[in-house]
Amino acid sequence: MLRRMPPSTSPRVCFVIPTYNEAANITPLLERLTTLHAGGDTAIVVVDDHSPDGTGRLVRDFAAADSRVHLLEGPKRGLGHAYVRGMRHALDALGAETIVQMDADFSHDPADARRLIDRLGAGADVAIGSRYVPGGGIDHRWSLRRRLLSGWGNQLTRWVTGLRQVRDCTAGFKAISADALRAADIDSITARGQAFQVVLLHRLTRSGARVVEEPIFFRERDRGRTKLGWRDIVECLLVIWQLRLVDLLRPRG
Ligand SMILES: Nc1nc2c(ncn2[C@@H]2O[C@H](COP(=O)(O)OP(=O)(O)OP(=O)(O)O)[C@@H](O)[C@H]2O)c(=O)[nH]1
Ligand SMILES: [Mg+2]
Repeated sequence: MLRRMPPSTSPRVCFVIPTYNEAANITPLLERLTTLHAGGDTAIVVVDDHSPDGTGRLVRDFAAADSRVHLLEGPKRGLGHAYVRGMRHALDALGAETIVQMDADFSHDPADARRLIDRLGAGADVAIGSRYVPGGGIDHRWSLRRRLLSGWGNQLTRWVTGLRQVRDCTAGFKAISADALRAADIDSITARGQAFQVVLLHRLTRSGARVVEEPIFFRERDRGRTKLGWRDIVECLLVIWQLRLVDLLRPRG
């Protein structure tokens, strides 16, 4: 039974969750998040690109009974675009202090969000839920191909972009302070797929954000299908060299 919560004008924490065909996951995820973060100072923005499987309708039903949940719908223009829309909404329309980005497929454990948020309370501007720091890990069900792609992809990204201090540059689970996110000028990010994560991290770092990593265990999704494809990989390869160029051309003060 869902409880109707009083509307909160300015949430302290806003979760931004992009979805495409996550009908099997979204209701359990919203139930879990609203239970774990039971206060009225939390908002959840789901950005759905008119998923054909009816994800949007499920979110609308949930939001009708819980005013902390918001649905943004739009045309399918990729993960990056969905994140920009959701984060903009969290910053401007809701006035959130902390934005937590996460996947809808339970690869990111909703319970881990608390540790990320607490790191911001302890002085960080960005807390990454990291698979590649001691204590972090990846589900044994991940195929060798996914492991190699992610592991080598991260090493290459760190080496090419100069983000050497970060172990998990492609992570999609982060808590970010509103001030740091504003300084990152997200509206001008054009990366469509998973490359968005690398560009966002690069922007945050270059605008002076203090970035920390918190170990998380990344679960393989049990329900629904991955949207990660070859396009994402090719875009990531192009984007990391673009970022290198941006740094080379940047005037040094
Ligand atoms: N709105 C929107 N959400 C998307 C789009 N592509 C992916 N997503 C969502 O973004 C999140 C991450 O996508 P996944 O397919 O899980 O990608 P991944 O986590 O790298 O891959 P897996 O390990 O296979 O799950 C999920 O919540 C997806 O539903 C998109 O084009 N638009
Ligand atoms: Mg996933």
